[in-house]
Amino acid sequence: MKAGYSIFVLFVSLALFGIVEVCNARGAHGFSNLSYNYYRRTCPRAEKIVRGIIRERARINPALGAKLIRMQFHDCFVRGCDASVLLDTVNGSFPSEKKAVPNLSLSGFDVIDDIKTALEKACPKVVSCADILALAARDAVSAPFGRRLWDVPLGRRDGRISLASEINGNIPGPSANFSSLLQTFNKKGLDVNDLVILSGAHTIGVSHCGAFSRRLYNFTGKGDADPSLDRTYAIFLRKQCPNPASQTITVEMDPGSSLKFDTHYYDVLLQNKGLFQSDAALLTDGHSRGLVTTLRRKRSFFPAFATSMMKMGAIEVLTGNAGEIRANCRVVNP
Ligand code: HEM
Ligand SMILES: *[C@@H]1O[C@H](CO)[C@@H](O)[C@H](O)[C@H]1NC(C)=O
Ligand SMILES: *[C@@H]1O[C@H](CO)[C@@H](O)[C@H](O)[C@H]1NC(C)=O
Ligand SMILES: *[C@@H]1O[C@H](CO)[C@@H](O)[C@H](O)[C@H]1NC(C)=O
Ligand SMILES: *[C@@H]1O[C@H](CO)[C@@H](O)[C@H](O)[C@H]1NC(C)=O
Ligand SMILES: CC(=O)N[C@H]1CO[C@H](CO)[C@@H](O)[C@@H]1O
Repeated sequence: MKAGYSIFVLFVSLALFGIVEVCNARGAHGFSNLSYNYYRRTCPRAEKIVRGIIRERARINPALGAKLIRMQFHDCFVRGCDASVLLDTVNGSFPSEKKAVPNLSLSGFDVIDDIKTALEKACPKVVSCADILALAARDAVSAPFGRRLWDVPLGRRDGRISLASEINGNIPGPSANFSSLLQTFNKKGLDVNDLVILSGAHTIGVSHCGAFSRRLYNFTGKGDADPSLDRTYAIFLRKQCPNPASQTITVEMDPGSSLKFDTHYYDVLLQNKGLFQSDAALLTDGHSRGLVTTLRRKRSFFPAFATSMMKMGAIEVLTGNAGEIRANCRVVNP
């Protein structure tokens, strides 16, 4: 009797274990071939090392989360999440992604270098730059929360090509309308929900005047501002951007709350104070506008953002034997 019971328990345990394993695999493999604990055997301290460096750097620079999550977005939308955005130009005839105009203000490359240096010391040529960027962005945005805002399955490998010419058509511009935004996201396997949810990242960070000043000055050729922009806010922005083409002045995208990752972006948007035409465009479609209203609720936004970030982090990833593990995130291996 006793033996039978034990076997029964053992059987049930195994069955449960099997179900849990399958669920784990599904969770991680839902979008791609990435997996949790990818470096468990080859570099067990990898995630801890990234987290430690990011914690320190984020304490000194609370704007780091904005820098790194935008860098990951630019990485994933051009050639997939393959760290192509990190490569320096080798041949001036073929400038790398970093050199393209929308890169303007991409920064945080030095932080990625620091992490790579530490990881090369701990486990040489094991952890990809693409995985480092995905972890670093997550940890930097999560830093003020004391918990991880989204999961980052791992196993991305690094690409060997980076071309500024490929930014166009892949990274949407700030004056893009709704249909062209949606098209850009659809091309990456993301849908309208992802578009509205990921745009919520504009709740942190800043923009240079040049990205939106056309909305402030002579928008329709009659010396006016974009009529879809709140009038008082347009006056406020003109004061901040007296020189419309300024490459140096920056403006908070979520006024008064640009260091705080929250749902304020959607409140501001509904007050017609979205900074870019691409933000305002999210109100021009019925379904999208409805989502904006829903996402004002924290309980809706945070889990949705986590899911969309996991989708973004899995775009066209290189896995298995594809690509390589760079020794230096700025240059391909010899
Ligand atoms: C939907 C299409 C998008 C457009 C048109 C767009 C456009 C822009 C532009 C023009 C800037 C200002 C750059 C500058 O002048 O310094 C910016 C900043 C930023 N974007 Fe986006 N973006 C989009 C989507 C995203 C996504 C998907 C994310 C991340 C998930 C993101 C995160 C950020 C962040 C955090 C900043 C602030 C960066 C900083 O403070 O340095 N954006 N975006
Ligand atoms: C996973 O990897 C296999 C073999 O490397 C490949 O055939 C398959 O397309 C990949 N699946 C996804 C979703 O990337
Ligand atoms: C850059 O590429 C062009 C075109 O392939 C080639 O003619 C040139 O020699 C290259 N320059 C360097 C420095 O490699
Ligand atoms: C949206 O922008 C695209 C590209 O600039 C343009 O071809 C299209 O006509 C615009 N659509 C609308 C509805 O304005
Ligand atoms: C505004 O735009 C119109 C039409 O493009 C142009 O004729 C006019 O000179 C512009 N005004 C200013 C102040 O730039
Ligand atoms: C970080 C970086 O490489 N920024 C470059 C962005 O592109 C401009 C030219 O459009 C360069 O001057 C910057 O150096």
